[in-house]
Amino acid sequence: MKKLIIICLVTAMFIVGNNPSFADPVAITLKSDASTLAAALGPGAPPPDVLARLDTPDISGLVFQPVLVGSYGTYTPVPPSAPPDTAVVNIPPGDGENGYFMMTFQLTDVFDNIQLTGVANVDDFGRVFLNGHPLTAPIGSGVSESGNVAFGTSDPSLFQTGENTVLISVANTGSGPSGGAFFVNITSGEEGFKISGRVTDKATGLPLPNIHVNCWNNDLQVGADDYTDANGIYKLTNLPPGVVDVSVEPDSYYAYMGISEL
Ligand SMILES: [Ca+2]
Repeated sequence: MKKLIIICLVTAMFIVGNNPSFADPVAITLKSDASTLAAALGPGAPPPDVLARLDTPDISGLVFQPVLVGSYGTYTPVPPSAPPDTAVVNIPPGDGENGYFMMTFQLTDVFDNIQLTGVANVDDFGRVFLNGHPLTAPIGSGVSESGNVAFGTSDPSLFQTGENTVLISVANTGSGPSGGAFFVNITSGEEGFKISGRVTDKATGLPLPNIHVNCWNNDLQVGADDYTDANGIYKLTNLPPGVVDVSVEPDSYYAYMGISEL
């Protein structure tokens, strides 16, 4: 008979509610204002190689400095749904530059159920990236001068512990003025506690995907369940603190059951 064993990834795996780093809610607002950084790739309509670069998060060799706050001739509007004090900003030394706007935010090691949403305008066209991953269509069909283009992701693999970067490119394809106005909200909806672990084949040590894992708090009559991913990892969230039983199915396998109390 095939046998399973759960190997804890965290020592306090089944002591639900014992780790204060769990379940920290995240609510971060970023917006175009004096705290935004910007770097220039040159003035005027960008040549093809610069235009192609602005479709990527390639900021090698660029020096970022605080933006200039003000319209500098652009008609780029602040998105109507933007938070207060969102401003129209420009890349120094002012009107007409191509380049990137950059905003950063910090995450602890817990960001389950995380969501990023935002709206952007840039004069004339641009693209939004999160940690190097594009969140909008390429330049020309993505962010525009006044399209109030919304973007977002709830893919946790696009986020990382520590510093995260939102990069917005601006291609001043029509020459004349340039500029941008944008905002980003990052939230984590997790309110309960979580446990996670890996299910592996006891004989071979290989991870076992698609194994049903149950967690149950008998006192409160609540629980959660999950199926292991390709790496045998399961994650159970939104748990109340207390005593939990964890089991795996199918029960024809040997199932390790972890029980902890607060
Ligand atoms: Ca322009």
